[in-house]
Amino acid sequence: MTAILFLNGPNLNLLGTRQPEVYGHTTLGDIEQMCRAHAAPKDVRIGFEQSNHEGALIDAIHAARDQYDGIVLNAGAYTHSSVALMDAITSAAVPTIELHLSNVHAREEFRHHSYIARVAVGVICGFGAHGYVLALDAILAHLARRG
Ligand code: CA2
Repeated sequence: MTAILFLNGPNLNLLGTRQPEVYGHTTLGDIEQMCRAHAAPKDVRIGFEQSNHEGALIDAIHAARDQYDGIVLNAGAYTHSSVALMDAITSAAVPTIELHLSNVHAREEFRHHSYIARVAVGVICGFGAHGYVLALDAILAHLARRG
């Protein structure tokens, strides 16, 4: 069975509780349920994790090598700063999609650059919580194309 890890970075545990004008009212728990509901009929196993710590995210990416076929990564602000996360994705060699709730390109200049995008299969941003479902379909299509 295909297995996909959704990995969420710093502050995303606060989703639905603050800044709803930017990030919406949906909680990370709601998003996890959406992903599980979308995956169930496709016979796909889902892992869903969140950490505020860069090292924990790196450990999760390393561990994904033996447990998952693909990763959907919303690395939060680490997207724009973390060479270490980029290196972890390269070394784990698990196909990874970069995901953001907001359209980072319509926001501050510092959010326009991503270290993750260099090593990602592709990037999805700006579709709010629905982006997680889009990313699941995108990573499954990518894995199917690869065979
Ligand atoms: O749009 C996204 O998904 C981001 O990854 C969210 C990050 C931000 O640093 C990235 O540039 C884009 C921030 C996550 C903060 O999440 C919060 C949620 C609710 C309240 C406060 C922060």
